[in-house]
Amino acid sequence: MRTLHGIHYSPWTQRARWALDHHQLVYRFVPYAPLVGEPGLRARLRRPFGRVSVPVLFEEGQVIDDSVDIARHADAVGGAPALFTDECPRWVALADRALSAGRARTAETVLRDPDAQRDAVAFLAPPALRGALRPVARFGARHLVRKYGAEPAAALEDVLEALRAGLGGRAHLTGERLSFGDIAMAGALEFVSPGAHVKRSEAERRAWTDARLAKRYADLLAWRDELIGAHWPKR
Ligand SMILES: N[C@@H](CCC(=O)N[C@@H](CS)C(=O)NCC(=O)O)C(=O)O
Repeated sequence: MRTLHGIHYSPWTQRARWALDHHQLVYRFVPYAPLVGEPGLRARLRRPFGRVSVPVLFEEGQVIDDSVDIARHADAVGGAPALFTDECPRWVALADRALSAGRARTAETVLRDPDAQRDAVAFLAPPALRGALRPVARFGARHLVRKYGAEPAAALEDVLEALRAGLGGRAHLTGERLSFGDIAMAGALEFVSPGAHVKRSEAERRAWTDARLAKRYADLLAWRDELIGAHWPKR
């Protein structure tokens, strides 16, 4: 049985799921709880030290612990048209810069927003106790930036400019059909204004949104929404 461990709202997890679903590969999704889920994941990975992150795919003795590797694996074993084209690595590298800058900005926003802190610990406690656990949310936000580092904030805008130029008004970045470049960039746009395809609370949505960029790159958000409408797998 294939199992994918991940955070349902995370763009890194979303892109791995999108690739698996594109190829109609069946898997069980195991939600990963940041911080508290780490010891269990380490045990399953038999990796007591070093960095662990999600998504992680377990499949018949194989462990694939990176979203891009999971998508490449899906291309290798799946029957649908391949998602990777020669141009994809460039777009994925750009999307990764945008994700890094976006994660750092969202973490900073969470540090300033008590409601977002409450929602960030929703998986740990019932509503009445979430206020008391806000320090855990703040620790989690700082921990993420320390763990993964942060691209400069301007990187997100640079990448959006590259995406706009790369698309040139077309539906896809490479060729005539969906590629992993499109999927990776749709993930980056989650840090501009998250799409309706992923459930988030109002405060979380606020923390993920950059109002200035959302206004400036409304065309790219419309592109992302069309892409989701046409290709996001119905689960
Ligand atoms: N290179 C990895 C990076 C994945 C990544 O950054 N995962 C983060 C998403 S926020 C994560 O696991 N966060 C939870 C944690 O580190 O505990 C990939 O693309 O799969």
